[in-house]
Amino acid sequence: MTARIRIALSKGRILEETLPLLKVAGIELLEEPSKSRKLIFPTSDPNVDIVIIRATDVPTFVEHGAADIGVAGKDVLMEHGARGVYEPLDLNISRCKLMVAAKKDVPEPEGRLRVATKFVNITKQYYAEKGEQVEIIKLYGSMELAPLVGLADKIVDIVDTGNTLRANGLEPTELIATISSRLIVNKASMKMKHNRIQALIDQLSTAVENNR
Ligand code: PRT
Ligand code: MG
Repeated sequence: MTARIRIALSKGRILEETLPLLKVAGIELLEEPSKSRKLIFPTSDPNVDIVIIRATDVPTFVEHGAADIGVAGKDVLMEHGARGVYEPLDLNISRCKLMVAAKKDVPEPEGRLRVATKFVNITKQYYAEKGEQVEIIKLYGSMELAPLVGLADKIVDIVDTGNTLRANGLEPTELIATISSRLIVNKASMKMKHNRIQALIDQLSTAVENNR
């Protein structure tokens, strides 16, 4: 009996960069997801489907076995904790950096630093390791705005080209982590559907090597 496999992806850059890798593994979408309101998509492999969800929900789906496999940024995995999933492969896609940034040419504030971010757990851990007491302000987007309007002294955010920071008079000050997207696998699926999943990991790993 062939195991059924469900793969969780997020729309945007992860979907765009994962599809070519899956194609090498013989898995292709049958319809264009951006032209559809569907959330579950069949593929060219009758035993594989793809769910397209929010990037931050991917570890949750895979941890609970609602998807067998997923692709998520290391930033999302670090923030989520993701202790309940295997992370067998670095797909080397959607690369970026997780950085601290601040207004250009502004001295360190006196007293407790205020840091705005959507990465609350990562930021807590980062400053705890430095032994610095900071006030963390949780935001859901547009972190770059916070220092400009006096909401925070610094931000922790994803930086790729640095254009977004520059356009807002900010500059990166510290690197927290270099980020790429990872293949994650539900632990029970890895046992129960081992042959199918291991074959997929091997094919994807070859596709990643050919991309380098
Ligand atoms: O957008 P949504 O709220 O649905 O979710 P998301 O932002 O988590 O998803 P998405 O698709 O934007 O990002 C998915 C993953 O791609 C992230 O988890 C990262 O691992 C990775 N990635 C790679 C990036 C970027 N590059 C990136 N540039 N994620 C976000 N950005 C944003 C960043 O937040 C900032 O606003 O782009 C801006 C910075 O880009 P530069 O080029 O101006 O520096
Ligand atoms: Mg985004």
